[in-house]
Amino acid sequence: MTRALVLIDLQNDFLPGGALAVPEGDQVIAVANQLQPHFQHLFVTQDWHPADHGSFAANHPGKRPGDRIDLGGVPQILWPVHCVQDSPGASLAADLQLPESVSIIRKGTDPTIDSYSGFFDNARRQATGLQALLQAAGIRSVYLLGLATDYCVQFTALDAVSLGFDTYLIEDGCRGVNAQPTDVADAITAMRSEGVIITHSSQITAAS
Ligand code: VGL
Ligand code: ZN
Repeated sequence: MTRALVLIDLQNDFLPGGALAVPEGDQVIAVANQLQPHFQHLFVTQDWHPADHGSFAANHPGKRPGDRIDLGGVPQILWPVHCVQDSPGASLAADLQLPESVSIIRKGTDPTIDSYSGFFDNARRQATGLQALLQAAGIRSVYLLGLATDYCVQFTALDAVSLGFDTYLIEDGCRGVNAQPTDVADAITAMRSEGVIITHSSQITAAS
């Protein structure tokens, strides 16, 4: 069984002090570092928006973060400006240890559509290349962690299951936005009901 660790959006803007800070987001970095020696294959996603991205409230006069719009026919929650290409906020967390040759998959680059999933944009029109990279490496099982549980982690996990990967969510390696207090719990429930296996980093470090 060939498996891969996939780290989702461990970027400065999602850490405390960042533009779209996820509460306790910094606490998952140590989990990501501890797990890497247990995997032969590592993939890292990066939210990577142009400054004119349609998910930014600032690009819609009169709109504020949290407002909902229709963006090219797709429902869109508006966010603060975050993860702008080549900005410090888009950089991977400084404390994240990565090997020299890591596969980085950038998403959200099309200004006309958001991409929560690491596999496809929110309309599933364009692939990011992650599926092809995993398949080329012979990966059957993906182990996911990162930010944010209720957005990019959830959408990536649901796509991974739908593409036929055995999909594991490392729950203690994730934190969520929780705009509504049950959003993270609801996301976990939705993932589990679609076949995502909810696991804990200690189960991985103990087993191998
Ligand atoms: C994310 C909102 C907007 C995430 C990215 O990484 O979960 N959330 N862009
Ligand atoms: Zn984004």
